[in-house]
Amino acid sequence: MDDDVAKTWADARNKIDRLRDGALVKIEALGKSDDLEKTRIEFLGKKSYIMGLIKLLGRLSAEERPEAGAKLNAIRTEIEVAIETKKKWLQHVEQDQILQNENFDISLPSRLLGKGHFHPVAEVMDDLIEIFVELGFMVEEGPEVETDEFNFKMLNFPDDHPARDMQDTFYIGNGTRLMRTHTSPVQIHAMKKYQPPMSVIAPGRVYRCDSDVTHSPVFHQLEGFYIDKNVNFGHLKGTLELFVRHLYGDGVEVRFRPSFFPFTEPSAEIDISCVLCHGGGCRVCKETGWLEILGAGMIDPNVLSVMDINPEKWTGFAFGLGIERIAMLKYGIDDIRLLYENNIGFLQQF
Ligand code: FA5
Repeated sequence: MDDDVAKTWADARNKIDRLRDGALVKIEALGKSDDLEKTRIEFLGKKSYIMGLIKLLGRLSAEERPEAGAKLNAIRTEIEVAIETKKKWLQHVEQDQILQNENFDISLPSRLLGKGHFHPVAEVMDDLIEIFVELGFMVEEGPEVETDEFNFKMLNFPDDHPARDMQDTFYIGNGTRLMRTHTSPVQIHAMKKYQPPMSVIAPGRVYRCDSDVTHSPVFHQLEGFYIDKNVNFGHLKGTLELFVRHLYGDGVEVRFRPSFFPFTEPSAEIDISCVLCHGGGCRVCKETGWLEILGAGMIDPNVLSVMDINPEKWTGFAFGLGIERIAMLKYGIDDIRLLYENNIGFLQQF
């Protein structure tokens, strides 16, 4: 053993207990994991005083080496354990701080998820179907793409009827097919399928070249018809009045106006007093105080004959109402176009 090594160890013996105490106090006072790593390097890193002494062990005398080895190992273990314990503690504290900074309050009620609901047009359609099904009508559907034969010809429309005009009807391709302009062709489909007596409703989408505050190019109708023995205009009037009262209550007035449809005779248009202005006049009722909601009449004997139903034996009434008009009056909507703009703020009101 050289003298320098003996001197260094003699010097260290007096120092290392204090060094260990200093290290333990420093570790205890640390507040961050980063600083802990720096402290480990300072006391136990390759270039640290303690590791320098451990490297010298091999050069100590055989008498001194065991005591020095045991001492240095004990100090190294003490500092390592202190660092490990502190490390776990700091990880705990730092996780707590992250949670606190996140402002995570588990007692807060969760955010309410918005519930959807039916569109007002679908809502009114369902209400009407329910009313008529309760009255004993069955539901039939027909195609939206029709032929001239079903949409016009078999419904007794003359060849030169203005509804056949390109301005009213959306024709498809070379003009042999068209988008149905009303739900009345379902009368023909049903008469082909069933024998009287029959009471049928046909809800569905229809198409016309039409657009303003009360007219839309795509809208919905509900067709209804009843064929039986001795059906008369009184049955039609009673049925329609009943459904208007059901929908709007007793405060609404119903008016039958003589009209014309090629497939009914006599024909009528039915207006109700405008529920928006209560008859005073507004832009929806075009200042008249009344709004037309449906067309109706007794099924023309010509239509029954074409369908091989004997008009001497069977008679029937039919009506076709506009669903959007009914929805506008029910919910106080003053422009039909609002129903199709998909504005969430508007739709959430219903
Ligand atoms: C018809 O469509 C006949 N098929 C109704 C009918 C059926 C009469 C059975 C007799 C027997 P009209 O064109 O009047 O009739 O339309 C019926 C209803 O649809 C109108 O009263 C109105 O409420 C609604 N309507 C008509 N055009 C539009 C449109 N462009 N936009 C929204 N609603 C409309």
